[in-house]
Amino acid sequence: MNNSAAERVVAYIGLGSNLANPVEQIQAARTAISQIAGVSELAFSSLYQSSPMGPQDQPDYVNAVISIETELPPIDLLRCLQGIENAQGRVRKAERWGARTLDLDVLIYGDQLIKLPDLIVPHTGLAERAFVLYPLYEIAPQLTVPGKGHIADLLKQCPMNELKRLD
Ligand code: A4P
Ligand code: MG
Repeated sequence: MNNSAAERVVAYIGLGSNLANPVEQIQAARTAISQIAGVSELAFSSLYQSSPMGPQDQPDYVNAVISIETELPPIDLLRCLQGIENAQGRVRKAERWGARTLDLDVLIYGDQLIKLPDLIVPHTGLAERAFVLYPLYEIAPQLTVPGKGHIADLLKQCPMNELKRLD
């Protein structure tokens, strides 16, 4: 499908940080995302703390999810998010799932299933990650995740475990 300039799509972005004051990193990223030309914020979840998925010798993460309305094509949105990651001091290292100041993932883009070399949507692992599903459910309890099912059903399969909602 062609994205005409006027077409606006609802997208969900996952935010994560575990370095250099994660709460401030997430708040700064929220502001930066809502200032992207062609993007407006719809809702922003609570912040959640969780132990790291992947290497354990790194600090706990703070995660959140934002919903936006956007006229940007998905790959342009990804490039803008990567620019925000870089501006907030993201350093990409060889280690998989290592610590980072900021990670921004395109979780969902409308009802689209995207499989490009640089962009897979819905985001890989979304349905198994409590730190994504719980904040997503908080702001979109009626959501159907394209290709995966209703958010409430996904949540039932994913225990909250040590995920903690921050006040
Ligand atoms: N890419 C493909 N699809 C997407 C998408 N939907 N959104 C590509 C964003 N990027 C996407 O990403 C690697 C490549 O994925 C990019 O070049 C992009 O084109 P990256 O941000 O450079 O590296 P990464 O984030 O370390 O890679 P990866 O494998 O995507 O990691 P995840 O899945 O993002 O997981 N534990 C807790 N508790 N909380 C977390 O938030 N996050 C991670 C990272 C590990 N452990 C965590 C958390
Ligand atoms: Mg990522």
